Amino acid sequence: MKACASIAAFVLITAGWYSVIVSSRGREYLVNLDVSDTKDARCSLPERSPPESLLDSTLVYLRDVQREKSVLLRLSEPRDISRSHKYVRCGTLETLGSFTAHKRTSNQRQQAVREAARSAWDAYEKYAWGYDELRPLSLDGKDTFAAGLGTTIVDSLSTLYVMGGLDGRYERARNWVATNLRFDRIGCVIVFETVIRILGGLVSIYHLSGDEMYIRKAEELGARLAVAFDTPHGFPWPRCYLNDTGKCEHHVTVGDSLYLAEVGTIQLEFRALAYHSTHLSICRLKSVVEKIIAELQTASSSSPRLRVPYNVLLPFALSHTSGKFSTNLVTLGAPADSYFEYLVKLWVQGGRAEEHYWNLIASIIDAIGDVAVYRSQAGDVIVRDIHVSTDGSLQFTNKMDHFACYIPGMIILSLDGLNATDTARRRRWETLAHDLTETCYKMYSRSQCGLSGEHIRLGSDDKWRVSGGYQLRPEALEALFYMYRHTKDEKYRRWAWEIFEKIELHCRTREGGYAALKNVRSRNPSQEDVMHSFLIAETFKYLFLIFGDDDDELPLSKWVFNTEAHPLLVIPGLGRGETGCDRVSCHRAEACSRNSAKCSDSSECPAYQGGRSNYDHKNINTVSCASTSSAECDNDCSRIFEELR
Ligand code: DMJ
Repeated sequence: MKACASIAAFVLITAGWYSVIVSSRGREYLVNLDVSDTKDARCSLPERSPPESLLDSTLVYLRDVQREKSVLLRLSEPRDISRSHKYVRCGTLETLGSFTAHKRTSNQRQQAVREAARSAWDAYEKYAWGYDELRPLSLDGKDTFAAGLGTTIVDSLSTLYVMGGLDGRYERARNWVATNLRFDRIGCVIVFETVIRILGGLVSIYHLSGDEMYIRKAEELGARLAVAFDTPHGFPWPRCYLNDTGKCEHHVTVGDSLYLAEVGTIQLEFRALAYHSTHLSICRLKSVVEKIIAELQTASSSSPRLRVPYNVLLPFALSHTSGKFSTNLVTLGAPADSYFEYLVKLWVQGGRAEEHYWNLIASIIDAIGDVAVYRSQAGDVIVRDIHVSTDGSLQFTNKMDHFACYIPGMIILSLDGLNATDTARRRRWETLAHDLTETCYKMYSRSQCGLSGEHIRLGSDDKWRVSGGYQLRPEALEALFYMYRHTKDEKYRRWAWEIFEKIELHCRTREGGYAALKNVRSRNPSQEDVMHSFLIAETFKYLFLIFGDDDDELPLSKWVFNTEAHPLLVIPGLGRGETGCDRVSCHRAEACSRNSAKCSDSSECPAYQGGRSNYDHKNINTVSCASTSSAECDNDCSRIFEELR
């Protein structure tokens, strides 16, 4: 069994008494908490106080009532919890992060972005409420993914919250989730999209708001998605039914192929969920999704390989049946993109402790600089596709996707892992991030309408050709966001503003929705009848944050954005392998040894939640006790230790 973590306290909040709301197990309690001594915090238990067991080794969200601030704290190592004392000793406090939404801003550019998000949301709410996405020209809704998922609602939650709630719109979205989001009725979904948009959206809004309803919904979704991992090589099925059939399928058109992005872009979300959950089936998913990263490295040995050290650039597709790579094409764009992005984000998420992730991404950045980058005679810098022959020789296609504009952000996040003395490498990486950001900006500034298409190609004459329309995508703005945060160079904000103005000009419809563009090679491009949910989730969020005055607004030291721009807390415990089940088992181990393994009541048996959990429908093993009787609780206690051993 894992040792109970001893927690180093690092506190963002100032010392003193706080009136806080402790959310625990679906209920909220007002507690006074003294955080002056983070190693030995004191709580007073006012009248409507939680039972003492709620203050056990658990993760609680403390919302500072006076200061309207949410702080996710961890209370651990409880001692002397007893009502006979005026104050109880709550244990050690660890601040994971906090967020305060600013309801108003005098910043005009932020105000304009907020207005755009409000308009897009209102059009969705008026014409497409409950559907996945708005059709901004037909003025109706479409279930792009699955009926009942309400993707735009869930995907927008974190943006609405970060923008201050937009006068009741966040509450309406929250109510929809609380009342209507039921996974037992939902048919076939794309696992990757559901993880990044829905699961990521739910865990993120829990981290931002501390509202437990979201983490319970996320747990249910996570438990239903667990069927996807019932596969020989651990690579998830691409499509599964969320309802009780628990059926999974291959993609409709590509046989048993799996894409690199869809197997390598689910880790942040499941890890965060496992940290909060005490359900074994969910806690286990943490190592299941982490193992995929290791499996991918093994699988690469079976495909035509790039020479060491470049073999970290994995091909974009593999066979679900054999678990081996099924193509020799390497691309940093779709459908491989966010696998690379998640390697560094995993390192950040776990408190920058899991070095194997950083080592991988560092080799990848070097390999991109060495073999994937192409510099044209005119000075354009792109990342190109690489075809690897069986004899190891390489051929290139000078094509770059707009998708690949996540790369500058990935590089900026990786810089923190470099040694102070590694100045040459730092300079190389920074230059690469800058050059690619400039290319991403040029994808907009060089197109006739000022917005980017899906890809650019450089012909043998090095001339730049654009294809595809503008799909309201965020990646270039994401690059500008990271570059601005890193350099504070106003140029990046100017570029972002130019792009925003063009979105307003060409994409905004008369009714206030936003439409994608069919092509970008015209000053007056025609609109397409789709408003992707990532417009509000990502494009408007990155724009809003770029123009923010407050450096502490979602600092990159404390938050990591998933690939759908949902901010998740950096959780050092994850780097130490911790899950919610470990916390429960630690507490139970303490309780059992203190009381000669007699879990005589529910306060000594924190996993006990009043009977079987909701997730038994698919025989998913949970840690719930079935009965309060001492003997059964005792057995359960030992069983849990065994399972976690
Ligand atoms: C989003 O859903 C995510 O950013 C994903 O990683 C890639 N595609 C879209 C945005 O372009």
